[in-house]
Amino acid sequence: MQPVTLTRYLVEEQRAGRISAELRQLISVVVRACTSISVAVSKGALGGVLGEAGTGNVQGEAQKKLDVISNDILLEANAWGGHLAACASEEMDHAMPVPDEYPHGEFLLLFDPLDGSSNIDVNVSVGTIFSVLRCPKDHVEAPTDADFLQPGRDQVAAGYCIYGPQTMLVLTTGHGTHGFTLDREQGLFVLTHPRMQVPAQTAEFAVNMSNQRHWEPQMQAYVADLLAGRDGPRGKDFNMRWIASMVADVHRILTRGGIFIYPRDTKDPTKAGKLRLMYEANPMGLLIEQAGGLASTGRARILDLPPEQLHQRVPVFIGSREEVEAAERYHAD
Ligand code: AHM
Ligand code: MG
Repeated sequence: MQPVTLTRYLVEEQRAGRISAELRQLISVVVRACTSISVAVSKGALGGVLGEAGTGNVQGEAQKKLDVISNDILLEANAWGGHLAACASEEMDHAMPVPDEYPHGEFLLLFDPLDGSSNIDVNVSVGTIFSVLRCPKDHVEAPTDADFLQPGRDQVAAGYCIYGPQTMLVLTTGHGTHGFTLDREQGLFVLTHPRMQVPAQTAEFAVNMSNQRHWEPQMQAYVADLLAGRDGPRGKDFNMRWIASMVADVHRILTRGGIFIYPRDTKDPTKAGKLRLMYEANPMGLLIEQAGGLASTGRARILDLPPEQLHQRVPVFIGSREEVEAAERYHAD
C-alpha cells in the first residue's frame, strides 16, 4: 500500500465533506511554513539562528531569534492566499489583518510560532502550535482582537508541529487526532500515526516542581499524593517528566499517556497561570480531547472557557482521562 501523504489525507477529508477547500488550503499553507521553520531550527549554529533577538513581546518575555524568524515565516506564508481574515500570535500585541492588497478569507489563525523557546539553544525539542477559528462573516474585511475571542470548542482545526529527532505534524479538524512524519528527503508529510489515542490511565505526570511552594493547597495535596506512590492514597508509584516544551510534553502524552500540568500559582497574582488560552491551551485541548483525553483548568473544561483577552493565561491539566478527573476531584474539595 502506498503511504498516505498529508496532501492525500486532506483531499480525502474534503471529498468526504469534513473540511472545505479553503480549510484544506489553509492547513497546507501552515504546514508549508512549519516545514520552513523546521529547516531553520535544524540549522542551529550553522544558520546563525541561535540566541536572543534583543527584543521583547507583549508578555514581557525576551524573544529568541528563532521566535522572530518563525513568526515572520508564518505571517508571510499566510498573507496572500485569500483563506484568512487575520492572524494572531504569541509574539504580536494585537491581531494582524491580512494586508488589504490581498483578498480576505473566512478564517482566523492563531499561533505560538516557536513554543518552548528556552530549549532552542540547548538542542531540545521545540514546536509550533496553531488554532483555526471562523471569522464572524461581517468582520472579514476588518477583523479585530475581539473576533478571536471564541471558546476553544469552536475551533475548526488545531495542531502542532514538533521539531525533534523527527519533525512531526499532529492535526485535528474535529475528526480524530492524526500524526504525520516529515520525510525530509521528499519534503512530504506522511500519515504515520492515524487516530492517536491517549491511554485513559497513567502513572506519569509532567509539572515544573520548582514552583511547588507557589501552588494552591489543592494542587499541593494532589501532587503530594502522586509523590507518596504506592504507600499513599493513590496506591501506585508515579514517574515524572518535564521537558519545558509544551509541544514535546503533550506529544509524549499523546503517544504513551500521562498528565501535563501548568497550574495557577501565586508568583504573579495578576496571571492565572503561565500558558496562554488562545494559542496553547485551546489547540492542545482539542487535540487531546479528539484523542480521548481531557483538558481542564482543574475546575472547568478548557474548551468551554469564554475568552476575555487574546493573551489571557489559564491553568492547564491535560492528558489521560482518569488522571485529569483525579486532579479535578482535589480541586472540587
Ligand atoms: P513559551 O511559549 O514562551 O516557550 O512558553 C511556554 C513554555 C511551554 O512550552 C512549557 O511547558 C513551559 O513554558 C515551561 O515553563 P517553565 O519555564 O516554567 O518550565
Ligand atoms: Mg508557548
